Amino acid sequence: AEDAPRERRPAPEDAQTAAFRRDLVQGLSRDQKAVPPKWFYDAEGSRLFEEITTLPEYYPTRQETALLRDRAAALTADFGPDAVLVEFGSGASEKTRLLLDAVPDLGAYVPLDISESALLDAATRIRADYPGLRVQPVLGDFEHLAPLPDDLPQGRRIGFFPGSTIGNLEPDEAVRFLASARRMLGEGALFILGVDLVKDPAILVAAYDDSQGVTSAFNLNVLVRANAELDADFDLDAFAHRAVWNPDQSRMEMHLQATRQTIAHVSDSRFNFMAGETIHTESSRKFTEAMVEALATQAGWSVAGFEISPEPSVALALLRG
Ligand code: AVJ
Repeated sequence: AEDAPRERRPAPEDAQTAAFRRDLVQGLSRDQKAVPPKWFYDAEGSRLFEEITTLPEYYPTRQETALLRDRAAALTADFGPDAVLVEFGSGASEKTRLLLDAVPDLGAYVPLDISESALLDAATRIRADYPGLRVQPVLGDFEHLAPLPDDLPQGRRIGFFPGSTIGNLEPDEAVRFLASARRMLGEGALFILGVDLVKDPAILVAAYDDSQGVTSAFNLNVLVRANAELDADFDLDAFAHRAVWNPDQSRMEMHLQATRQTIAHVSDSRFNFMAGETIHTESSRKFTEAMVEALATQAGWSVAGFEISPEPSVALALLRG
């Protein structure tokens, strides 16, 4: 009897790895090669992002933290008893503390993040520092929002989406996200939305191309991760970090630019990069108050407050459902 042909069967892939593989192969098959920014955030990527937030050039975290501290009382005035705070892309949950400090009778905190390590570490630290608080982490990305667990306290739901992470979404995706968050949070919800504002391009470019090269390492980490997790073979020396201001789309863009012709394999696909060709890895949209107003309104929210920091300016919008 003949043996069936022997296939090399790779270990079954978890759903996240399979989704990363699919997004990367699809993204590199486009005319403008691209990979969605959510794939930056493995454990190392989340660590590098936290390091970015401490850089002198990266003003958004500093400015937003100070603004939150200044305005926490106004932003939380209508939370009411037993409120449930749902944070999208919670990362290290550092800014959250400013809200938790302002609302001692919060019913529950629900952090949602795509990085399991960041999510669980943050939950552990928050539980340690807020012993009476119910903390219910949810692993996932904010493009596929699952309904909230149904045994949460019954107070008002408040969405919290700081850091201008909404700027990573295309305009139509941002509207869809805010609309589905509104459905998820239900009747009477509030939403605290952090956005970075349009400003001098030199300040923007410096924030995304720091002198210590941390943002460069963060950007390149997506290829490091593809090599490690997907068995891809990107030549890391052949790609360089680029940060460019795109005035037509009002966004900072990060790219990985091939410094010479190079080839990479992912799964059964072979990708050729011409010298100078780029992979678009992130867009960070920069807003005006009018842009935030339009975005919120299209998603069914109304803007109840808009707090602006000193320069370099960022803003916190308070939305009502
Ligand atoms: C976490 C998405 C808000 O867009 O500024 C930092 C990520 N990229 N430096 C941003 C990031 C490059 C950051 N967000």
